[in-house]
Amino acid sequence: VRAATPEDKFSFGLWTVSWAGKDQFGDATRAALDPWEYLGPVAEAGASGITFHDDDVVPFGASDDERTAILERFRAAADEVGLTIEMVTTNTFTHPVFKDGGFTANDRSVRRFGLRKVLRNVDLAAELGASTFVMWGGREGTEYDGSKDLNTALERYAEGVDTVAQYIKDSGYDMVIALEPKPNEPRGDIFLPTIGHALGFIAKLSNGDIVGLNPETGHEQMAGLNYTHGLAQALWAGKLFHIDLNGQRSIKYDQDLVFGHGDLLSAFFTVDLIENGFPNGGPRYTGWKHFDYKPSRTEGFDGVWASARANIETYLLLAEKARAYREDPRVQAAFEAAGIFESAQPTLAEGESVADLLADRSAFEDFDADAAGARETNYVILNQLALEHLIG
Ligand code: GLT
Ligand code: MN
Ligand code: MN
Ligand code: MN
Repeated sequence: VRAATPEDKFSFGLWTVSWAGKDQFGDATRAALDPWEYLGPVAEAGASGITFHDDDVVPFGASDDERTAILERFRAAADEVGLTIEMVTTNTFTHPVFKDGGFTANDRSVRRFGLRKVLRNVDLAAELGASTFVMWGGREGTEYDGSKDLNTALERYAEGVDTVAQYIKDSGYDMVIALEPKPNEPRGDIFLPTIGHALGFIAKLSNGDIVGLNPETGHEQMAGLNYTHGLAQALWAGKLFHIDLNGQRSIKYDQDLVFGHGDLLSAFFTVDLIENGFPNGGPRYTGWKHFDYKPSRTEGFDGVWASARANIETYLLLAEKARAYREDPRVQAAFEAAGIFESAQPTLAEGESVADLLADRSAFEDFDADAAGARETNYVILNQLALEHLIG
């Protein structure tokens, strides 16, 4: 597979490669290095971007002087290896103060503290030149349905996001917010559990014009949903601002596997959409291809770097295969036979009114529904061609 280039716009969350393997049941299996020590190998793996939470780099509660010194060192190290800080996000989930959420905690003083932590991080993101500000509200949710007024919780969530968006606008920052849905874990039920919920939420915001989505492969799959369909709807809504690529095998805890190490056929169609767009044209995703995975805790540091490379290699392999798939004349013929191009034709003719439709006997009275019910779609042939390109 070819080498990655900056034009590929591959990036990693610092928290991915720096995860030391501590989980619910076991201690860390790897050492924790200083944040800047990860940057060289991340660049070598083929990334041109890096992202982080405030607390990934600066310990929670550090003094202002410490914070400045650490951030300067981190920024210099990123510059040195040519990594762009393309996105910054805020940790409103680790410290016990956020045990009931940051923006939706019942306790108002916690919400005010959470908002301040996020706003401070927006300033940092702008200073570092990040174009996207991700918000994953992992602790915004409940274990017990009665523990929150679900209506006011959503009101507070919207208030929080709108306040941050207003601050971005007032400060003149060239930055958008990307909400990251997840159905559960660490909370029993997280607010904005899926792409669809988040799109509905954004539509209610006052500053929704600069708020979009950062959908993660595994998070949609944890809800039993189709990631590629979710990306498509976010694109259609003009809201696909960022993506978190990884792997997940069915509905279970958040695995954060290497991209493609979960549902491979689904990963193929995700890459096909990103690289080749919709068959009939339409909105395209041109942003960063951000990997949010966890190197399995069975691995040492060799395994960390092998898994980082595996994300990029898998993506590039799938991109090659998706290109060959679309260029294959048999596939184009199968698209035609499957009616993919016909779907671009509006159902009503140009200028046709509902009255015209009602008067069209061929559309109903004389329509042979039984014959249409017996038509071939050729979808299986098409899917087998995709599989042939994928593993052939
Ligand atoms: C956390 C979460 C990820 C989010 C990160 C952004 S943090 O690791 O599991 O899916 O993208 O806050
Ligand atoms: Mn995840
Ligand atoms: Mn995660
Ligand atoms: Mn994520």
